[in-house]
Amino acid sequence: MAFVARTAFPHYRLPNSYFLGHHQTTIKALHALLADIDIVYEVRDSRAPLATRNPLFEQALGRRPRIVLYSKSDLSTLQPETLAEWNDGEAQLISCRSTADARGLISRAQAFSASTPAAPSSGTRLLVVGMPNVGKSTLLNSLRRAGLNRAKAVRTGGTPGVTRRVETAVKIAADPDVYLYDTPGVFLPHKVDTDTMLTMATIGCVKPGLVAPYIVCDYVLFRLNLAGAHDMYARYSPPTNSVDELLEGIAARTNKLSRGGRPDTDAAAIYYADRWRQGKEGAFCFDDTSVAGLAAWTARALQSSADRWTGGKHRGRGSWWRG
Ligand SMILES: Nc1nc2c(ncn2[C@@H]2O[C@H](COP(=O)(O)OP(=O)(O)OP(=O)(O)O)[C@@H](O)[C@H]2O)c(=O)[nH]1
Ligand SMILES: [Mg+2]
Repeated sequence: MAFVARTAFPHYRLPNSYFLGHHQTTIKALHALLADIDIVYEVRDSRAPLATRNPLFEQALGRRPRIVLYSKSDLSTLQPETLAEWNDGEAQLISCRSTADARGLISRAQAFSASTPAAPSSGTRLLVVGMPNVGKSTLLNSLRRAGLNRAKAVRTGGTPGVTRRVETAVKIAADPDVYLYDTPGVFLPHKVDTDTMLTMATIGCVKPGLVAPYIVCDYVLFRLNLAGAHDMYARYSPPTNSVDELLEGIAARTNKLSRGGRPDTDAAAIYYADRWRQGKEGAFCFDDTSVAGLAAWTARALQSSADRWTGGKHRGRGSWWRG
């Protein structure tokens, strides 16, 4: 009989926020920096291009020229044509590790100083912002490598919260000079729905363990099945709706056995969730990126905005989010 994917995800108790003290501090620091900035690069993860939008940046960064960079293009099925269809401002799909992509961004920043009569003599100043772990610091290092052939300037890592404060500007190109400020990732300031939290946990925007690896694995399985992408876990298990069956397959395949030789499904869950966070299980996109999906996301963001300002009583639309 043909495999039929489940259409409902089980109810698990999940945290619904991850807005930390240093996220708030970063937003204040961005306000203070703004006068010094020529172009803002907002980085979003192309595996979840809607979930990793943070309306806080709209509020904090006002009308500064902004380019949205959808990172980790090598790990996502998001296509440039989709971005064109969205028609939602200047946007580009990139790999933050790619020197070729970095070269393109440098040329664009240098063209900005050439085309702006009022460009400051101290060079063009860029600011990179985005949700935690989307690739901001990796991008800075690639830009510096592409522009100046220099080694890594800032620390990067596979978990959120590696960058803890707004750094001083780092030079990334010369003649004309370009400088870039790296900043800590900032999470959404309001409660998020279950799907968003599960997606954030899967791609690594919240700390590992905030959502149990078992739940992350069940969510990945649910989403892969809905997308008809069983082949992405075929080396571990035949098509299944049971996360336990999948984890047993992973334990067997990766030789994770507990005492007595039984499959160690806890170890398998940590392994598989970790592999997804790092993008090692293949390219996938977790958001509905159709134009209707974008509209639905926008409606939800406005609703969260109203909830934030009215405590859920919907007395009006808050002004902190402008779509
Ligand atoms: N495959 C792939 N991996 C990437 C890309 N960009 C970043 N990474 C990896 O993603 C992880 C997070 O990268 P960082 O540059 O530290 O992310 P960040 O946005 O600075 O994170 P915070 O400082 O914690 O907010 C690292 O393991 C990077 O190697 C990309 O475009 N493709
Ligand atoms: Mg960083």
